[in-house]
Amino acid sequence: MRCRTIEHPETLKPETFFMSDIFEKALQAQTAIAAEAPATAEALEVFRIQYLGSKGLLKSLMGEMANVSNERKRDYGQLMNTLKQEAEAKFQSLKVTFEAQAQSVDSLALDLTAPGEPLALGSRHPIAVTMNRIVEIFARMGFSVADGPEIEDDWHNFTAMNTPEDHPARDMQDTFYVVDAPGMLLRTHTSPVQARVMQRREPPIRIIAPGRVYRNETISTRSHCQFHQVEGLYIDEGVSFADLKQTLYYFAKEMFGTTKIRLRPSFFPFTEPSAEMDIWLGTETEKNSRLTKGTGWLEILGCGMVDPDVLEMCGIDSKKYSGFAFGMGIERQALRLYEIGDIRLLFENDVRFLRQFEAAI
Ligand code: 2NL
Repeated sequence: MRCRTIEHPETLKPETFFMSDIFEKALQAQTAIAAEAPATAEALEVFRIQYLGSKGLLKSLMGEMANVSNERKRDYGQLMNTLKQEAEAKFQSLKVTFEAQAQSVDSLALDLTAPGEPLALGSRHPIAVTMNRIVEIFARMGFSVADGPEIEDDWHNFTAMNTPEDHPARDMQDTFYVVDAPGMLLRTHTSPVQARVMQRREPPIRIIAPGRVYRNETISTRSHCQFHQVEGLYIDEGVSFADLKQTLYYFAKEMFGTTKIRLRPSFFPFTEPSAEMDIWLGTETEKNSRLTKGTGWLEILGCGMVDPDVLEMCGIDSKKYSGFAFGMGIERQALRLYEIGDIRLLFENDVRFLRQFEAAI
């Protein structure tokens, strides 16, 4: 409530003269409070001290009560009350606003200037890197990737590969059979993948079959009961041993940077003739001498011309078509490439080991 009654000066006693001054001061204070707009918690505190504090303007205006005439004390008291309420109301509402703002920033606990969390990138397993390198080289020669089941039947894994019933590889001691499914086993090589492609497709067939295989081996630093293979197969009219040799020569050159290979006669039930390919490392360094057991030659893969019986069993006319095949283990190459001393490290999935290959792609 505002008091606008200003009496004429001539009719006023000296103290009433003062009195209108006091009212005027109070009204000015009211206008000033209404105009105040503290924008921060700090500015609000200044506002509180200035108007509501123990040495503030309202306190000193209250102190003027003694100078107000008795008949106007009531009006002045009411004016003071209004002023105090207005100042308090402004202070309380801004206090609530600023407290809520401070809390919302705190509760987010968000530092917008902090640098971002680094994104942890995964990396390829050394087996995958080695396998991909091999696959890429054959892909450049027109081979495409084929895959198939890891749980196979005994026909695709052994019978179609010309492996006789009494062959030691078929023994329970050497191969993991599925107990509840007679005739089912964990594939011992990726050849059944190729057998399935031959059954499905007419030549020309030019495929590469990378994948995991299983054999019941005693686990040591050099061998494991699971490992990886890449096998290749090329079947068309007039494919010869010369084609096999040239294909493997190109592979050795691209993979190992060597220009010297040799093919030694060997035996596999599924190829005839069969051979083993070695690459020349020499014996000049101590490492190469150790790797080649002093001979300079390192065995890389087995190969041969696909046995006509294998072609026939898989539905391919062996009078019209011929082909070559080869197979190699990946682990030994990966161990050599990355100088890893124990094959078991490749299967333990210990991130402290795997992180060492983060730079590899
Ligand atoms: C080795 C030797 C070899 C094959 C695998 C093959 C596949 C078909 C037909 C004939 Cl479908 N052969 N594969 C041929 C010769 C050798 O692997 O030492 N592997 C680790």
